Amino acid sequence: MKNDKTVMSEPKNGEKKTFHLDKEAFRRKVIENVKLFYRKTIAEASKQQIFQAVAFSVRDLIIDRWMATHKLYEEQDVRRVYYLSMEFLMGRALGNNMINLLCYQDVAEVLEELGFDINVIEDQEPDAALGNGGLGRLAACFLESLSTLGYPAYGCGIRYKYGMFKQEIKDGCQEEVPDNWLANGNPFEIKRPEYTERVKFGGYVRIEWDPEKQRNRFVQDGYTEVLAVPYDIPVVGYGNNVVNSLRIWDAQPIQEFNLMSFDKGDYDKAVEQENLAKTIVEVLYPNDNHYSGKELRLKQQYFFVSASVQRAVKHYKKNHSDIHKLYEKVCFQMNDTHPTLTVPELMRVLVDDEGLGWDEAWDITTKCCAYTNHTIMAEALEKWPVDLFNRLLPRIYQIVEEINRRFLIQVEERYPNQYCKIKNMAVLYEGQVRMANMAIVAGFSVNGVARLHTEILEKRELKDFYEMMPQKFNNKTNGITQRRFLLHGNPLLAKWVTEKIGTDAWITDLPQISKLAPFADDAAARKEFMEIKHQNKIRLAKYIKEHNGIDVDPDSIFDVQVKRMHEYKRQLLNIMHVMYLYNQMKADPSMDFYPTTFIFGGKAAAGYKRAKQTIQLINKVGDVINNDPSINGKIKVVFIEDYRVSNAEWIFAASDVSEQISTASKEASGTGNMKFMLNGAVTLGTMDGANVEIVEEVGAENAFIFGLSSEEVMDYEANGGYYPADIYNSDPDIKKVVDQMVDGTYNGSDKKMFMEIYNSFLNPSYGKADQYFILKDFRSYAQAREKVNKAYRDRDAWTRKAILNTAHAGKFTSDRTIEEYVKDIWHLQKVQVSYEG
Ligand code: 26Q
Repeated sequence: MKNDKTVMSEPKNGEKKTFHLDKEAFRRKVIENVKLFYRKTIAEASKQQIFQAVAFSVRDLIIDRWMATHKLYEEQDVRRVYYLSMEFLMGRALGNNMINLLCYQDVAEVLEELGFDINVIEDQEPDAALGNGGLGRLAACFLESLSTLGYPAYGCGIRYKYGMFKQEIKDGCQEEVPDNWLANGNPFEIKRPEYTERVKFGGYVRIEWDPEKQRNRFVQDGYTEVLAVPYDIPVVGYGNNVVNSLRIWDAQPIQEFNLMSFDKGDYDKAVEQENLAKTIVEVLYPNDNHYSGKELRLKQQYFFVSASVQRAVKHYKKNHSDIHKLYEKVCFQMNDTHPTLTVPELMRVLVDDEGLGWDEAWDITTKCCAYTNHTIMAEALEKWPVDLFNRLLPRIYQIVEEINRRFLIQVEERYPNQYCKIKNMAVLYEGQVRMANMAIVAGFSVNGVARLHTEILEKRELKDFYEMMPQKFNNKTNGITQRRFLLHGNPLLAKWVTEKIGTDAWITDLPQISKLAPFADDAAARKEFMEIKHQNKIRLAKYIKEHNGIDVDPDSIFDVQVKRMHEYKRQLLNIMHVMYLYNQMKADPSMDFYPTTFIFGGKAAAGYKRAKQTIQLINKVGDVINNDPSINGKIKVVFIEDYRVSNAEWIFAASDVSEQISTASKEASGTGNMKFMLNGAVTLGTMDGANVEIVEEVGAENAFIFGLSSEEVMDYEANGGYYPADIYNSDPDIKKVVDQMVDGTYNGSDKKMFMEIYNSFLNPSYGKADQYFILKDFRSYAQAREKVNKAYRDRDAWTRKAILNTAHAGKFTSDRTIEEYVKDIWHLQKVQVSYEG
């Protein structure tokens, strides 16, 4: 690449240079590690071995800061937030750890001297893909911001043996390959067996008299038990010596039972416990925005919640004698409903283990727990059948019943004889445990993740709760970390930003990037910006050539939709518009059209048929169009295999157009939209989620907005939908595209290939016709895309828009989001860690 030399001779990305790495000592350490671990010299070692040696050397730089941070936390007896999440989509650690330790450039130079390209070494690290998509990546961005801002925080999650599956595309179809991310070990994790906890499942609850306390006590018997063994992963703050921990729990069987015992009961129990320990952390459920009521999932939830809560209470008790004040030092933030068992588990610990009365325990619990809602999709709402719940967690179920009983008394008091209030707000209803309702009833804070989303929660989805307890509700618009998605992912642009605005302060204070705005009107600056975008497009084109074997032209528009595959995100609308364009071009080969590469990427949940069909459709359309010489390569369609955090960084950097085209009201926030914006891509989107705020920041003239509003969509829905057949019958272009699903254009002789997609538009017996308003929004989308295509031809005007997108991305840093959580919900104090390295 053109810039390799400059990269080596000066700070790669304008990083802050205050910390001095002893390069010679570091070099010796890498050599020593290669020798110790592998009995090899540098020349003999594989790239993977070099990666391991470098990662362990970087871990050495982290460890003292990590200890210093926690020593300070103990000394200052700080208040902590426990961010409880089933998912942490961390991606790779090495690059970002080096950046945040301010030694990226120095390490790059050491590696260069040893004969290695730092990018190649970074490429050896597998992504830590312990998450599906938005919710998991948000948790990762939040942890990074918490450390960078100096707030005491723990991430609490599960150490899945297999993370998000790897996606392979075979003959256009997705295949799932297990993600054995720990195959080479994880150089950054530390096992902490001394903090092991025990978690109990099943059995029954017995009541016994406690003569000492003169009260009844609840005892769980006949249970199956597993050990929860924590592993800690450091989360390094940017240039501030703060290192927080992500604590992920592994499950181990309890070895107490004698396997050789002749007591069959003991033997069976031992086998059962062994199996439970093996299965519980085996794999991440690959569902995004979709609930599936699998027993193992509920086990996973209780497993990590119980371990985390027990640990937090023990830690508190080490330094404090009055359990009633737990809420002064501890806050549990529940990342969606998945960790809602935090509520009854904390009640159990306080009532059963600590001996408190219900009211005291409830007072503490409701001051400790807060809940974030990430979705309004009905199919994502967690509801567990009472019998399953009760069988698996008998004591917890009793507590849930009592929470529900007491809450319904309040509802009845406030709304006498209004049964609909009970119907909407009860925690237990029609044989189900409704997790969101439990989180809202017990949480002292309930927040949505973008302004529009929170409004919809308040006015529609959670209307009754909002009316009854408005003080709990608040909005926290999502954000992303610029350290990963600009400084690391787009070093050329990062360096340019620093040069232009004369400061690297944006790295920790993103709103300062607004100083770029004047450069949008500076012809020389625009030229530089365009050149950087071009370099990034070359980098991505090379990646696509290597991974897909497709040639794409870096001079074409890179129009990109990367995110999980989901009907509401409407990848189908996108590809149907490409089909339409292709028809236009075939009819009129001289059609005025700026060459465009349509790039897709994203995984479909393994059991989500329609999403998988959409992947196949994209690939089949690509096969036809990419190989049609008559259109002169003016349209290309690429599906990037295995979209994940590490390749996402490159994709955002290379994008011109950011497709954010969800059916209005369905996308709670979106965070990819923010990553594109920061990298100077222009949004083509609906007024949904955080797009609304993006347009507000950048100005409507610097985005392309189309489609039904959320109000319109919700009004149609309230009236049972609309009639797509009317559009199909009156718009021949649309009719042709729909018909092409089944006429052999893309499906060859396989009539069934896209039959279901075809039927989804026209045959109401296939569920609600066009539930996601694809045909309804089609014309409006086509117009917006035409505007984009025209606008791109004026390269100066386009680049102006692109620069202004970067310049106005300041609001969307997760640092801002975290400061808001701290001020309104967590009330943490900043620390300053000094460390003489
Ligand atoms: C639930 C029960 C059983 C199995 C799986 C699940 C499950 C798993 C993951 C339900 C939902 C999810 C993920 C939801 C998610 O990622 N939501 C996204 O959160 C982002 C961060 O707030 C938002 O930006 C997105 O708009 C939202 O879709």
